[in-house]
Amino acid sequence: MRGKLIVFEGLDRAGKSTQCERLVESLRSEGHRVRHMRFPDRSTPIGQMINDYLKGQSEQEDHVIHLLFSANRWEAATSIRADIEAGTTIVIDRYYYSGCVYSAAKNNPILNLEWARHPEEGLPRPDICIFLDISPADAAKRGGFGGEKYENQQMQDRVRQLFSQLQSSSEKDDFATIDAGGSLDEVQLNVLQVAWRAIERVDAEGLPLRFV
Ligand code: ADP
Ligand code: FDM
Ligand code: MG
Repeated sequence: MRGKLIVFEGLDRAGKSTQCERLVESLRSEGHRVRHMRFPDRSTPIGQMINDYLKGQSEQEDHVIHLLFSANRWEAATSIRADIEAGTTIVIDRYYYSGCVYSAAKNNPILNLEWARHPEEGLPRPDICIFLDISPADAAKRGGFGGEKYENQQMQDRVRQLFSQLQSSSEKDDFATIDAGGSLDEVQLNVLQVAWRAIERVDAEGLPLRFV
């Protein structure tokens, strides 16, 4: 059986990194082979350019940074596909949905959601994208903004709008939305149910890996 591609998305402080780790642990303890990834992957040369940009240590034109985020996924795409075909499940903290909405949230006159999606076409497509939904007010209770580029109220509000636009687009069936406002354990239980359902569906129906 092939591995599955499971992605977490959501606003800053929605709980993505925490729940991603918990899901990886649960799946491993059930005997699944699991690779845990995150985007941006700051460890590669392209990822280091992205890191410098997010930390305010370099400037990049809007399209250029957008394409670097995309290139950072493309440099991993072949190995994602190979692992899935070899039976390893991949759980990723942010993927091309973040790529589209954060860039489009800048209100650049050219770089809208449609433009933003083009460089992502052909990437391995998630079997499920778990969207951890939190209101900006509840996210704020989990601590203030850090120092990175997009951590401000205006961006977060726009990103939330654009995520909800994606979730009513042709991609809507890829999303499972979970209320991220509950306790860590409550959210985890819902995440596990969604992940199991997605895994069972792929196996029961013999669904092949698809591409964006
Ligand atoms: P993200 O990766 O989406 O930015 P994190 O997983 O890093 O979010 O969580 C952000 C902060 O909120 C962390 O301090 C984490 O411990 C806390 N947190 C995460 N999920 C919950 C939750 N369900 N309830 C309360 N606090 C949470
Ligand atoms: N981000 C993330 C993008 O703008 N484009 C992308 O393709 C991806 C994957 O980078 F503000 C943004 C989203 C967030 C920042 O956040 C990285 P974390 O804290 O490393 O998840
Ligand atoms: Mg995180």
